[in-house]
Amino acid sequence: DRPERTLGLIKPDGYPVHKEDIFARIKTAGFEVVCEKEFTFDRKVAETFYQEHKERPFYEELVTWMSSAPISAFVLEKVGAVRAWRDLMGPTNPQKAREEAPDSLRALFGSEAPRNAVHGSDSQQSAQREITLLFPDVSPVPPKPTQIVEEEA
Ligand code: YYY
Ligand code: MG
Repeated sequence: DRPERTLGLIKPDGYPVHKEDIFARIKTAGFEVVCEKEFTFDRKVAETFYQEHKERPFYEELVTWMSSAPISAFVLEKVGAVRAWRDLMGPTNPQKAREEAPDSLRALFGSEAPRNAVHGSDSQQSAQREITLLFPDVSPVPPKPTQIVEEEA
């Protein structure tokens, strides 16, 4: 299986206090951290990032909160990265996470939605859109393996 890339965020409730613990879990789980940056969402960029939710009742609070303080954004690479990072995060609702996945990041570091400590892309398509939005200079997919060409003696 070929590796894939996904986008992760440590949200304002997790950053910077839980950054070290979260990255320790990322390393233990075998992800390569392709790049990482601290930044604060411009409100318009946060609106674009969460565009799929714009009709939902929690959208305004989510976008306002996400653009209220510095966060960490990073690109993770691994075989099955999208699914593996969502598994490490746990369910969206931290209370449900504490019941169903007590060792997950949202169980450990989240409080109550939208304050669930971390974000992860929900599909390879979302990952490509989100990586391109936040890291325009980074390839949203892993580079092709280097071809080994046998030269004639
Ligand atoms: O992908 P994921 O973050 O697990 O959940 P989404 O359904 O995409 O929602 C995005 C974000 O919105 C979620 O992480 C918290 C917040 N939210 C909320 O505050 N209340 C809800 N009922 C659902 C989501
Ligand atoms: Mg989502």
